[in-house]
Amino acid sequence: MTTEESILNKIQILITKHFETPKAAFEFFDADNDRKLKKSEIIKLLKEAEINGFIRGIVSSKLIEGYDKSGDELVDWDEFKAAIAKIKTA
Ligand SMILES: [Ca+2]
Repeated sequence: MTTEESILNKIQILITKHFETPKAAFEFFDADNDRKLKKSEIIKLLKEAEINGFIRGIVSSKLIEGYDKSGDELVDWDEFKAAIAKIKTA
């Protein structure tokens, strides 16, 4: 498994263990309710997914880089769904 795969895998475990749906997880981590995950909200998610503290910053940047298609440096629901879809096919 690549690092990216193992990180996505941990996120999936977090979602299936603690949330009924990926949407519920998305809404939980969207602390300010703007329907987008900003970097600090993604870092919180990574923390809950037990991603090592030393790499959380870089991982959140990579996730935003990889999944933010609209270029606003925020991950919206459609972009989050795309990330989840990638986990399922991995
Ligand atoms: Ca937000």
